[in-house]
Amino acid sequence: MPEEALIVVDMQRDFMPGGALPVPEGDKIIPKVNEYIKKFREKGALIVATRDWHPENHISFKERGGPWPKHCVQNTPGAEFVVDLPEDTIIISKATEPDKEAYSGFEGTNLDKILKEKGVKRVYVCGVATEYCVRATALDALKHGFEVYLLRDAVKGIKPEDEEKALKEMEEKGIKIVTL
Ligand code: VGL
Ligand code: ZN
Repeated sequence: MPEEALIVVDMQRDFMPGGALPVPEGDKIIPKVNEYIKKFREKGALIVATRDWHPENHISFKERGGPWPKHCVQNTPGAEFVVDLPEDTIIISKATEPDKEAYSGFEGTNLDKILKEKGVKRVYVCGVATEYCVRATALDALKHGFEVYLLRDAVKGIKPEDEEKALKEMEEKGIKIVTL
């Protein structure tokens, strides 16, 4: 049973430069994330990839009064992954219902159950955006009783000052900020 899981958060086209909701320099972490995927795969860890997977009329979109431009609509090119995922990657789709927002990969999904069934104790988190979905996913992992590591060189935030704040908060709450 794998004791460890790598959780790759929302590495999707719309969050990259040129996409609908770009994380500045989000593409710069792609090689690092791919490296971590390979490394964790080689040591037998479970690979999980979360994806923002919104319906056309999602509540978080500006046309519905939400904060974000339309992004990561289900089955569109903008929702596609931009990293190399092994075939047996566990894909977790979130915020899939029109009226519910979810930043965390644990919210409204069976991620906790899957990890526990597989015997996972420690999770390593990378991806985008640090202060939104990465933060929410890492903090939820902690709440669900996992030991949580954040891969500092494989995350990217939307705003540097918000990213810093989120990193500090995560550290204070017991998440270990590391580079491997
Ligand atoms: C995200 C804003 C809206 C994220 C998702 O993946 O961090 N941010 N939807
Ligand atoms: Zn979203």
